[in-house]
Amino acid sequence: MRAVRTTCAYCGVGCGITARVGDGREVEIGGDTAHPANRGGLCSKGTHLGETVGLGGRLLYPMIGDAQADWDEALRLVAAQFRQAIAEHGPDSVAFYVSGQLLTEDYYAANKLMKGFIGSGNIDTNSRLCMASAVAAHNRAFGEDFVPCSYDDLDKADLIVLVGSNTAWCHPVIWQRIEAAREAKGTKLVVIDPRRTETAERADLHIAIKPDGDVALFNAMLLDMHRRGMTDDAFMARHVTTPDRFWDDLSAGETVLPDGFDEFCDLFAAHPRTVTLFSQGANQSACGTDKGNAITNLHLSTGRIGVPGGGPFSITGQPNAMGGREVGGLANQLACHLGFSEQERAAVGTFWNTDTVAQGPGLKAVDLFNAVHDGRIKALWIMATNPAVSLPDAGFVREALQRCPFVVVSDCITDTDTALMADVRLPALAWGEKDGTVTNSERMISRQRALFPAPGEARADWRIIADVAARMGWAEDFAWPNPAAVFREYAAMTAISAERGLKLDLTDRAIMTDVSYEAMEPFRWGAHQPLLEAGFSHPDGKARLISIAPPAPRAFDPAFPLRLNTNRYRDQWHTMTRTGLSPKLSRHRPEPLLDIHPEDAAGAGVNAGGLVRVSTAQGETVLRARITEAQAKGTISAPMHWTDAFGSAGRSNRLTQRRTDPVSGQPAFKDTPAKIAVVLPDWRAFLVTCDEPARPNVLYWAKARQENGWLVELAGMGNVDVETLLPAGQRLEAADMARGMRRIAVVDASGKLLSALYLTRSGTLPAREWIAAQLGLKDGAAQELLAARSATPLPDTGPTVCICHDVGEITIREAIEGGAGTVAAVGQCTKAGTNCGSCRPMIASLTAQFAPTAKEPAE
Ligand SMILES: Nc1nc2c(c(=O)[nH]1)N[C@H]1C(S)=C(S)[C@@H](COP(=O)(O)OP(=O)(O)OC[C@H]3O[C@@H](n4cnc5c(=O)[nH]c(N)nc54)[C@H](O)[C@@H]3O)O[C@H]1N2
Ligand SMILES: Nc1nc2c(c(=O)[nH]1)N[C@H]1C(S)=C(S)[C@@H](COP(=O)(O)OP(=O)(O)OC[C@H]3O[C@@H](n4cnc5c(=O)[nH]c(N)nc54)[C@H](O)[C@@H]3O)O[C@H]1N2
Ligand code: SF4
Ligand SMILES: [Mo]
Repeated sequence: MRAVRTTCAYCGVGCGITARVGDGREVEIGGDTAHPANRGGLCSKGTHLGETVGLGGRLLYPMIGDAQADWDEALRLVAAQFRQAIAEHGPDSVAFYVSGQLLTEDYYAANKLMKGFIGSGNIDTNSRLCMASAVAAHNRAFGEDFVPCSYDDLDKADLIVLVGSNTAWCHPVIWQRIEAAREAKGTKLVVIDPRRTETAERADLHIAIKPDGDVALFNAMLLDMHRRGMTDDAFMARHVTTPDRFWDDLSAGETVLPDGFDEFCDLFAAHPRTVTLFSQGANQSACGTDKGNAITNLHLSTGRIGVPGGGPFSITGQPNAMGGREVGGLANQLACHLGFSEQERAAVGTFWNTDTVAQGPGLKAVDLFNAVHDGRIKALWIMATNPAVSLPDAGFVREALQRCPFVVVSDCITDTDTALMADVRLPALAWGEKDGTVTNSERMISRQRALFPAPGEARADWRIIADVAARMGWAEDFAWPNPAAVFREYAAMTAISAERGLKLDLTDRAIMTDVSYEAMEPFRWGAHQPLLEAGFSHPDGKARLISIAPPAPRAFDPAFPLRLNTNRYRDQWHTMTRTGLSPKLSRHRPEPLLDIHPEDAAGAGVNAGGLVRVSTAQGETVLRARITEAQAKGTISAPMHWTDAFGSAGRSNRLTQRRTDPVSGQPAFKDTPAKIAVVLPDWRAFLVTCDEPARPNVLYWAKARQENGWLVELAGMGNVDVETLLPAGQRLEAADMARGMRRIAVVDASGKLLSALYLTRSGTLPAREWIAAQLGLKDGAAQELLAARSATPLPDTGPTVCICHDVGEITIREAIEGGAGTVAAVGQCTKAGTNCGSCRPMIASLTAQFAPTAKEPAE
């Protein structure tokens, strides 16, 4: 086996991977112990990447409509349609919508084509949905989109504050680093999140803030520190500009401060080395930029920035969210952290040798799709993102895509919800095939390297862009032979930002050879000189405090009394195009669940595991209820991941609104007015099947990948159309009409189990996992499953907690009740949590819940 060092496909932690590649597309994934971001650690998603590199579902040839086309034909069509729109309606009638899952080289090429040659600012990225508020906060405070921290600061901090971040699930390797620091030196942890997440459960202090209560909280903190004399006047005099009246205007508004506020202030006062990590609970808000600045204000006024173990740390979501921000993937930046002033445009024009540099910023994602909807955009090219699922009010987005005269989608997958709406689909290389660079949350640039040869006719995104550019008439300007050449050009271009005193400076890489690019080790940009020596990027070298007021409380709408929050699951990635293919990753949460507080559930007559209809002004969907006190009263939560390909329900952006932050344009995904109502289906069922099932036409379905097939949860009204659900084969059936129970197994001529359906009108359904595991087996399991004897003893180990070693909740609970009182002891008894560690927070919660109390009663 060959060993290849690369980086993980998923999150912005940017873990290094050592891939051992065998024949064909066989690969063993291990953490790269030499990579500074993870030092060998990987989470569940990284660990199981090998399960997602198969070619099933891949888009391997260009498609025009439903017909396979050759590359030249497809490229000429794209170029011609874009040229025609530009000729008839001007450059602003076309747009690119791109993604933090592109490599920096791809992003650079796309930005150069749109902003340099087409001459419009209309290229925006899904980072608008993700990081735009943090970017805007950085620009306001620091004068540049600069993250003033690194992961090393987590080791050195005495206090770590997580704002709107479910780190244990979404940045698990950062979480493991935080846990290690807590163990080594007692670092304190505060989590600020309206939900009691697994992350919050592990904290020293969880502040269950009201949605969007963050600005008031941080302003109140700053007032308290000021009052205590904890602000650092000497630091501020040297490094910070304070607007007139900043301190007079500083206010926490009318809000009642949340429980834990005083304790938080005490912790903050007692622990000067503080890192505040923030992500979507801060960014995805109508006041997201203000939240970012409320956090930086606190750090700047207390001198907790630019020092070891101190700083506001925006952690990025996608593997290359940062790279895209650097090259200019956001519509409001030209390139390389530059704006659109006359001088900046001129410098960029000279560098690119073009006189058609965009005049000004283009449309931001939500506005861009508004413009697609109202006909201003005539040709749209979407790359590496699935906006029909991931943009807010996705029903509107789908309408917009239907109306758009010409839609191109570059993707690796044939039938994403967005790709199905395209006029032209272009096959892109996927992780494991593509080759280039990514930048992680801490500004570290690493190489992603190809493991396998390109399948079918798939091409690198930068190459596809260059191929279109050539056919639009700009062949010489996009004539790169390889990604190394693109990277060198980008690195050379950062001379323009460096000359203007910005920190983005990669000029020392501009002359690197192909060989040294191939061998490039991870490095952090902007790390040559300590931040406080180099100064901030505003012309005076100082950072700025920003005067901000808490938002007015949201008006209560009796029609939609609840507030809908949307977020992520530990083992799914976004719209599931990759993680949805992994049987192991599909175990943690096989279905999308709506989290509801017990009182809200009781008010609506909803039972645990029952179905519930969620409605908002934008749309409605049906989800399964998970009743939990972790969800605050008056709020509900749904995951963002499920698409039409994976279920009838769960597409949470049917529900969300198009409200955005006025500064950053980032949508407020975490707070949509909503209502719920109980749904009582006539029947419930589940199906296990070897072949991928067609989309059933029933009230509710959700499918999850299994080792040898699929598991589909079903519910419906009226009669069940069994024929449409089951494959051909020999049927074995058991029924108990009195209880409305039916079980049907389908086997092939050799007795192999092809499918089994379990249906009930009023009873309970058996545990799924053992039954799903019988798929494809020939040992007469079908008979056993259907035995008319009421209870076939099915070993039920409970919902899977540890997906690496397949350990269920019941097994873990038994170990804890048997005396395994710690995560380590549970690991020794059951192996759970001993591989990637993603489930350790869950095991810790279980030990807290089920440990027989060893303590003697107090005297
Ligand atoms: N497993 C997994 N990991 C991922 C991803 C994935 O899809 N799956 N995606 C990656 C990407 S692109 C991103 S952007 C990151 C996102 O990572 P996170 O930001 O951690 O993810 P979310 O679950 O979207 O939201 C975080 C938390 O914000 C809380 N929140 C909601 N409203 C508020 C509020 O008003 N104030 C505060 N303080 N908190 C609030 C929510 O309850 C939620 O727990 O994850 C990355 N990592
Ligand atoms: N309700 C709600 N909605 C949200 C969020 C939320 O918290 N709540 N979070 C938002 C955030 S932070 C984000 S980042 C977005 C993510 O949303 P999306 O970007 O829509 O999510 P993905 O499923 O990652 O889509 C990536 C697509 O690119 C394809 N792809 C992968 N690699 C490549 C490549 O190299 N080249 C090409 N051409 N294609 C590739 C994949 O097959 C997939 O179809 O969702 C946003 N939407
Ligand atoms: S934390 Fe997990 S998903 Fe993120 S980069 Fe590391 S292994 Fe990949
Ligand atoms: Mo994101």
